[in-house]
Amino acid sequence: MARIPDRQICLDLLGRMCLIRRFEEEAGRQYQRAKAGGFLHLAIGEEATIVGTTSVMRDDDFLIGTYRTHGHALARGTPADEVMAELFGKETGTSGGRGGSMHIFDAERRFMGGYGIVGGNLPLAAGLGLASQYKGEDSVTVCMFGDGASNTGNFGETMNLAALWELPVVFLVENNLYGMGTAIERHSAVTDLSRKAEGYGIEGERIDGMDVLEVRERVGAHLEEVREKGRPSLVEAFTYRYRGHSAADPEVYRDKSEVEEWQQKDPIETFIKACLDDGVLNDDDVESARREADETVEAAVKFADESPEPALESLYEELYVVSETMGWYAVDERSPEPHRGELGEDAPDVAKNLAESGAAHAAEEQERQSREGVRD
Ligand SMILES: Cc1ncc(C[n+]2csc(CCOP(=O)(O)OP(=O)(O)O)c2C)c(N)n1
Ligand SMILES: [Mg+2]
Repeated sequence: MARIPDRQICLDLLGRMCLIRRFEEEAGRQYQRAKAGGFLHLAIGEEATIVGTTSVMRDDDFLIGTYRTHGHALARGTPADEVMAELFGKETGTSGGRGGSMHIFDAERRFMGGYGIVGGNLPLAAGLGLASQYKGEDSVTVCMFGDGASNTGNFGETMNLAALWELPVVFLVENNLYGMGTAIERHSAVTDLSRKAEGYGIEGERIDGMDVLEVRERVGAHLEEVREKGRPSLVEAFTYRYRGHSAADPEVYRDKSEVEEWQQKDPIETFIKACLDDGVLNDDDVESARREADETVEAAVKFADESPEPALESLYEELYVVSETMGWYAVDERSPEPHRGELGEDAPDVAKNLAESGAAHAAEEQERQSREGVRD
């Protein structure tokens, strides 16, 4: 672990990581209660990568992420009330309730979303970098994406262009070892993802994404270098998600023992231990960080619950529509087919069955955890 920073910084890092953890646990619960709709991807276990990174960004830097970004917005300072309200599909949410979990957005804090297309945020990050370069500003864009996304065409095309045009972007792979249920050894020919930088003539570095101080130190160095030299770089943060890919993932692709092994390296617990051992924080500090996170999340649920639904007549406002078609499509992540979803009763049986078995699995899991007294 890198050198422990001063007390105020430690309190800040701990507070943000605790908030994300509590928020995500509660988001999972609210999803099971059908208060939060659509899809839900939790980043429990990945808090150090998120918070370490945002803690060294400037206010005028840009952050762009994927569909697993409740924590990224929270770490950037978006109020928990607004993130929770977005999950609930409420008017007071970050995207007016139109986006849901995968499309959190906060332009004021330069958190530029929130995208459901794997690898889709990479070219947008290059665009943000190009805008900064064009305007002569020295803000840097941090683009966070998964190990799976590093195999997409978007990755190669964006990295090439960013390197060629010397765009100020730190590309940060959150390598949690899986793309949905596919382990990295089965989806990527090169498993040391930092080496993918070599093909584009830029610097790549692998870091411990479970260690908030290492992330802070190394991403901080990359930000400084990119800001100064105006060339992109690639950071691979080695991390792990403790929950399934999305809320209804039966996790048949990994052993419980693997999850337990990574839980031994819990980013919050290891940071707390380091701070207590050092003496920079004490037990009261830790207790109050946890209590504050509990209170903030409790208030966020209340806020989201009591917020109004968007007005029905505003349904088609602020949408980008390429045709006259007034309908919507849903894609079930557990089956490859796109489902026409204008009316519930039109949904194919297969989608319905999958959704129902997914919900049943989630409920069983919750029951198991409360039976076994797991504090999630
Ligand atoms: C272009 C595209 N292909 C497939 C999907 C379906 N999909 C959603 S998440 C995901 C896995 C991506 O894994 P990774 O990039 O490692 O991110 P993680 O979920 O682990 O954070 C896939 C294949 C998608 N959303 N977009
Ligand atoms: Mg992944």
